[in-house]
Amino acid sequence: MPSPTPAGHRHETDYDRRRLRQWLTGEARADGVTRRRLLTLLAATAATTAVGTVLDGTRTAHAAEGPIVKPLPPEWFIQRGTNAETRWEALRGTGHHTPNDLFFVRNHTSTPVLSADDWRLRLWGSGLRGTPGEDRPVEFGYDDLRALPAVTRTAFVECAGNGRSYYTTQQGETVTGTPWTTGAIGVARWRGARLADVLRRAGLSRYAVDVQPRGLDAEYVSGGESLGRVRRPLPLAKALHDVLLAYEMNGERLPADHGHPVRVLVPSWVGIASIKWVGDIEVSAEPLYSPWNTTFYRLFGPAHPDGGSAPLTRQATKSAFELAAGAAFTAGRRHVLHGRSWSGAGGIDRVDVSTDGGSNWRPARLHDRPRADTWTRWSLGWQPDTPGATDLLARATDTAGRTQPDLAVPNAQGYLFDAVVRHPVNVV
Ligand SMILES: Nc1nc2c(c(=O)[nH]1)N[C@H]1C(S)=C(S)[C@@H](COP(=O)(O)O)O[C@H]1N2
Ligand SMILES: [Mo]
Repeated sequence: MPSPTPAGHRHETDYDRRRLRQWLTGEARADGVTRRRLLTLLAATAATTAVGTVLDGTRTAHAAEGPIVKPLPPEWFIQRGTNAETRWEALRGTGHHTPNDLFFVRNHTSTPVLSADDWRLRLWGSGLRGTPGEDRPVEFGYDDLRALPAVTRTAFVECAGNGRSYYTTQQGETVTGTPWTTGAIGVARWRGARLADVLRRAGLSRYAVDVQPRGLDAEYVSGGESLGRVRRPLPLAKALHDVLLAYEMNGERLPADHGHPVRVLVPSWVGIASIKWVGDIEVSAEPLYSPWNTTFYRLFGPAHPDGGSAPLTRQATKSAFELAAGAAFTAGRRHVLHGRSWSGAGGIDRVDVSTDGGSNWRPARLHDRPRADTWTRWSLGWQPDTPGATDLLARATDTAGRTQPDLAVPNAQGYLFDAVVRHPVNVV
């Protein structure tokens, strides 16, 4: 794994300072380190004003200084506004699961730093038995959630806009939104309680149809108007099927940027469904709407129904090489190309790779068995003989029979790009 540069070091200092502040609020454990030692470290950081507010007894959210808390070394991430995209070349050699430090971050606003001790999950709404409404919610604390049967599940979280920039660079389309390449995805081992167990304990009525988790991050302002807190309805069938209220990621406490203390994890669906920093869940006997299943996360444009497609659910099929754009390969030597493919509709059955811009294709060797909700790693030997520029292409077929097309059907907001990506490299 690449090591952070001097620029990354600055982030690490900020990170360290925030970690120490978390320790002060009782959110970090410091086994084998004395309180005096930690207070000395804390005094050595410049964050005296922030520390002051903590010592005042405020144990609720303190805003991080930037939108993202963890360090973002430039070898690992491309910063895109409030978001950070993982560089694919940094995934080389990382194993099936994406390390938490390398996992992409998609924030509508900023990561709130929350304390598990104060956290409550409120369930309310017309879809609960005997709870007239928001005034009589059912509440769960962090320990209540941890006392429920725990489930561990490997799943990707991928932004619906992952690959969006290729609508423009490969297809000449104008689309709105963050111009991700293919790094708005990560795979983790999530551990948590089943949303189904929580809903049943809250007294799910047989009339319930939708549940709507809502984040504790700041209200999202778009075009000068507040759309409220990030929230998106989920049909009850999916909520009861495989959704988790996750409190661990790859065996660690959920990191702040990924939803600490608890996030929703909706396997195979668009990333927006996996609400971070969940604070309440409306359970409704009527279908629910929010900007995140009306204005956003539907397909608009000439190829789609007037008024847009149905709200997006499953992710598309995609592939990526564990390489930087423009990576160099020595002619006359044998190289091994590595990559990963995934789908929201099932596992990956087959991956074909072209090293000559799409004329000839060879099947890649798959390193993971086809499994829904996660990617399959693959490799292929390559001995280029002629120096010059070429494009590498990878085309996956999933177990549902979907094969990546040459062209993705465009939509105004650039969601669900599924076409084969042309990855430029240089043979030298
Ligand atoms: N509360 C809240 N939840 C959220 C978001 C957010 O901004 N606020 N972003 C969503 C989007 S669009 C994506 S793609 C995923 C990203 O998850 P990650 O940041 O853990 O990678 O979180 C989703 N959950
Ligand atoms: Mo997203």
